[in-house]
Formats: sequence, structure tokens, C-alpha cells
Amino acid sequence: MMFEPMWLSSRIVRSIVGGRQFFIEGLDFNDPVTARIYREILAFCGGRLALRPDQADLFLTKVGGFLDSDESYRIHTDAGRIHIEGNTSKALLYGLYGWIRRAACQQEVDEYTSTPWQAIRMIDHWDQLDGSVERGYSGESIFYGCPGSNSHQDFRQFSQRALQNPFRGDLARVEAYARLLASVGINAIGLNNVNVRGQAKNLIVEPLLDGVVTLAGIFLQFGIKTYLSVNFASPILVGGLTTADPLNPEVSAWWRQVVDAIYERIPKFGGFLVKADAEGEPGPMQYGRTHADGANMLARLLEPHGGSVLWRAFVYDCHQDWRNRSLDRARSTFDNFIDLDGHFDQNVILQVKFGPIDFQVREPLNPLIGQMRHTNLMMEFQITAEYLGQQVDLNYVLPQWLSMTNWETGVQVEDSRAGALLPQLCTDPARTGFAGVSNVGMDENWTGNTLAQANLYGFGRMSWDGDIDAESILDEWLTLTFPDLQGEARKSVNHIMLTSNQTFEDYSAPLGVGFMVKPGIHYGVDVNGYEYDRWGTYHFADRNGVGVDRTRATGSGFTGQYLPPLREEFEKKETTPEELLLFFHHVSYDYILHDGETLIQHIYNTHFEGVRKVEQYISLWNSVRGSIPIEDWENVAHRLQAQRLNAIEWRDQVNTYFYRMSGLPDKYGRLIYA
Ligand code: GCV
Repeated sequence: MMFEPMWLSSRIVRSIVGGRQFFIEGLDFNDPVTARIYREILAFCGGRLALRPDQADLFLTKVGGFLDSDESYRIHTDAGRIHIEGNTSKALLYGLYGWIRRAACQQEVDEYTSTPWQAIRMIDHWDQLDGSVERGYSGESIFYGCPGSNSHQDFRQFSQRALQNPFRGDLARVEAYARLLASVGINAIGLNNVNVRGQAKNLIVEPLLDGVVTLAGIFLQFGIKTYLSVNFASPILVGGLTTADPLNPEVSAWWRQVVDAIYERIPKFGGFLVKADAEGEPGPMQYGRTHADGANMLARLLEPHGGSVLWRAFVYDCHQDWRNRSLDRARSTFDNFIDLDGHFDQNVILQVKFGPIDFQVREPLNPLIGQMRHTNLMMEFQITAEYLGQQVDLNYVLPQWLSMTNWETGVQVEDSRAGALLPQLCTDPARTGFAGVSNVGMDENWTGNTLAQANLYGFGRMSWDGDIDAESILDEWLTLTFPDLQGEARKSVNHIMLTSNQTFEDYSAPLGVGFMVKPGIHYGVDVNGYEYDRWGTYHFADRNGVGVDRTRATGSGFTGQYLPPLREEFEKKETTPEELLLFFHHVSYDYILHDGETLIQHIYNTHFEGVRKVEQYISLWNSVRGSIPIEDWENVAHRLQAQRLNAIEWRDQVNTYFYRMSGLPDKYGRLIYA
């Protein structure tokens, strides 16, 4: 199957690199990244090799350690000749792609030095061995499934669909993917779903390990370390033991031989990603042990090889009784992990979702970030748009993610933004970073909605550059992806994308209350879909008001998990940022917001406005026909029609629901289905 080049079209790359003479110095030929650099220059970029420095117009030079990190690079121009320098081959690969990007985007290359602010910049795949992708909206897995097939639905019958050889074997696509990821600085990848089902539990042993070795080999050439998700009960499920108790010597002995055998085949293997004691997955708590006991047992086996354990902090009670108002899912991550601070080994990393619930369109920062002081953390983002329109509805999500990474935590350090804290409050700065759940699949354009490519691009860019903003990222992506898009047409696409996250929020759940989606699939409106369910995601609407009281004074006390001044700000309605009002408070419908409108009127206004904006997007998109390759234009045009219907359904159900609850009419007299 064919695939689009996304932001790395050979047309652009060759227009910048083609015909240039490279002189490469100081690299070690036994290193896979070095070999890859030569192939990239000659085969992918269309450059040539100069035999002598005086013939060259571009120099790639490994230098002796004067840059900030082994991934930093420097670009400078001297008498019209470009110099790219770095301490390692990997840094030079980043420098090469950094230079191509900067040249294509007409950014300065005379003197430019770049160092990533996050050490680990990881993509997590929720791909499964039968070819399906949990929460995937872009076709089947690029790693697993039958060659040529792209139609698997996730019916969760994995054992019945075990394949002889689950690996898809489309290595050209994997290579292109690795290149795309490296070009935006990604240096780690998780190859399989954190819910380790069916045959996936056997990826850690032969014969399936063989396929992992092949994939890891490709990623390694691009400086990307491979990780595998493991089932905590593997000693039972794979090893035939009777227990997976982390403190049982037979259990750790079993894991030891698994780990040693993996490193024999993949010496640069990154380690294990573990979802334990969460949403039905097995874990150490089943044996009366702690998360630290479980994580450290694995960490000690990986440590001699330089590997890490990425332990997910997404742990909560998913059998909550909705009648029990003393429980609050938002508290879970903090309550489960804060007392374990300082108890995790140095090669354990807690992977924490950015918000306390689950990738909703509006959440506050997870309070664990900034309060775990002696534990390595990674912030987790969801590039795949599970709750954000599933790559049907348009959602350029960088404004939201950056509001999380730049969130001021109030911690007394020089740079107290959430993202900056990770390497400051930890036991090993090299073991902190960002992880994003992949949004790619076998669709020709990789991401279902072509414009969703920008989120993958943006995740890489924001993981590397701590000072970049959503507009600059979009600007780069548009230049690289649609080089012919200019003038008014470009302004229109820019406007649509930059406002799309807010628009989605406008027509979906209001002011941070979240989860008014259809249960299970999580696309489309169902105001009470989760209200009387076990998942702990409630809005508590009644005839007086809506929202979750999480105050210390009268609610769940979640506000107390924050440091001052946030714990005080969130405690009172008046000082809570308005976009999070219903996350923290149960608010009456006639409460007056900052703009003078009542809460109920705000709900009506934003929902009418959300649909209006989508309709405006449709007419703007019609106006750019001809400025964008027709298949991409049609891809988005179809989805905008579906988004319009979705937005209308959200508007009408939400407005009707709250009208019936409150009995308060829209002051502008618009149509609400009473
Ligand atoms: C991989 C949410 C999603 C699940 C996902 C889970 C997680 O609950 O709906 O599909 O499981 O998050 O992050 O582990």
C-alpha cells in the first residue's frame, strides 16, 4: 500500500539538499546511526559525498563534547558553507533534519544551537497483534496484521484471531515512519498496547521476539530505542508459574532470563512499559505488594543492561459505585502514588497522564506533577484523538498540550512550568520526558484525517523545544506539508486549525466537566452515558446546577492535592480559571460568569457557537479547494460534513438536557428542543 510522505516530501528535501556535497568527519562506521546518515544523504536526500573538504558545501562533524547534550546540535554558516555539529551520530542526524526543516521554513541557519528540553521523547503504540489498534482511527496497525489488510475491527477476540506470523512485514513503511519520527526528535517507541492481550504477551520471548528484533533494528538506525509493553502476569501466562508475585524469587528468576535473552538479541533495548493494577490488568497489588515492589523488581533486572521500567500511573477504581459521593476518580493518581515518592529505583519512570482523569478536552494539570520530588516522571499525552473527535472532527491539539506543559505549578525552582519540572524533580534527569499515544495506522495518509498529521508532528516538536508555541509549530507543518498553500488560502487553513481545539470544546462537554460521550466508543454525545456507571466520571447535573464539587470545604478535597497558590485558587469559584469551573465546582445555572452571562446562557452560547464555527470551517475549506492536493482536500471535506452533524447533535442534546434540567430559556430565543 502507498503512503503519504507527511512533512518530509522528497520534493522539499531534495530541493534543499539535492546535489550538495557533504563532507562527514569523526563518525564511527560500526554505528547503525552513522550508516543511516550516509544512506539518508545519498539515497533519501539526493546529496553527494565530497572526497575533500574544499569540495564540500556542507559539513557534518562529530565534535568533542562542547555541546549541552549528546543530542544537541549546532548549525552555522561560514562563507556560504553550512556546518552541522554534534557530539554523537544521533545529534548529527537531528542536525541534518533540523537544518532541512529550518531551510525549508526559511528560519535562520547562520548560527543556531538546539538542545532538547525533554530527555525521553516517546511514541506509545496501542497496536495489537491481530492488526487492530486500541483507540486507533487510521486503519490497522503498521506493525502487525495481515499483509495488505486494512479492515480489522477490534472485537476483542484476540485468542481466536491468533495469526501464524503476526508481523505485517511492511518494512518500507516502518522505515519511513522511523525517519519521520527522528526528523522531529522522537527517540523512543513502545511497540504494543499497554493492555497486553492475546498473543502480545509472547512478544518478549521467541519466536515472536524475532519480529521485535527486526523492528527495533530499523528504529535504532534512527536513534530510536524500542520498548515493549508487558503483562505483569507473564510469569504465569507465558512462563507457566503459579504466581507473578514480584517478591517471589522464582518470579524474578523467570523475568531475569527473559530480560537477559532480550538484551542478547537487542543490546540497545529500552525496557518495559507496564500498565498494572489498572482497568482490570494484573499487578503487584493482587499479591499485597506495592507499585514500587512491582516496578523495582523489573527495574533491577533491566538495570545492568541500561534499561528502564516505564510504570503507568493511570490507576483508579473502575468499579466505583456512583451512589458513593465520597469517591473521586480525580484523586486517584495522587492517592495511589504520592506515598511511594522516593521508593522507586533510579531506572523506574512513572508515566503520568497530563490531567487527573483521562485526556479530556479540558482538565487541570495532574497534581502529581510537581509533587513527586524523588521519582522520575514522564507526562503522557494522547495523540490519537479518542475523546477529541477521533480524527473525524478536526482538532489541532497543540494549544491544549502546550497549556499543560507550560502550566505554572508554583514549585520553587527557576523554571516551574510542568514540562520543565520533570528533569528538575527526579532521581535521573535522563529518565524523564514526554510520551504520546500514536495516531498512525495503515491509512494512506497515516492519520485518518490528513490534518491530524500536525498533531504527530507537533508532539515531536513540543517534546524537543520547550519554548515553541502552537502557532509556530502549525506554521512549520503547513510549510512542509502543503508547500503550495499560500496567501488567503493558507490563512484560512491556519485559522481553521488553530481554533479547532476550542471549537471542539465549545460544542462538547462544558467548562471542564468532561465525559458526556457515548460509553465505550467515546465518539458522539451522550450526556448521561457515564452518569450512573462504574467509571467514576460524573457531571452531577441536577435542577439547580452542574459540576463536580472537588473543594476541601464541601467536596472531595481534590483541590488539596495542589500546592499553593493553586490549592486556594481552585477552592473558590471566583478564582478558579473559568474554563475549569465545572471540573472543580457544582455551580448553579444562574451563576454569573466573568463576561456577565449566566452559566446556563454560557452553555447555550458556546454550543450554538461551536456549530456556527464548524459551518464556517466548511465554507472556508470550500474556498481552499485547488490550493491543497485534491485527495487531501476531499479527505477533510468529508470529515467536516460528519463533524457538522456531530456538532449539531452535541449542541441539541446538551442544550435540551440543560434546558429541561434548569427550565431556563435561551435569552436569545434560539431553537432548543424542549
Ligand atoms: C489502553 C482509556 C482508554 C483505554 C486505554 C486506557 C489507558 O481508558 O479508553 O482504551 O487503554 O485509557 O490509558 O490505559
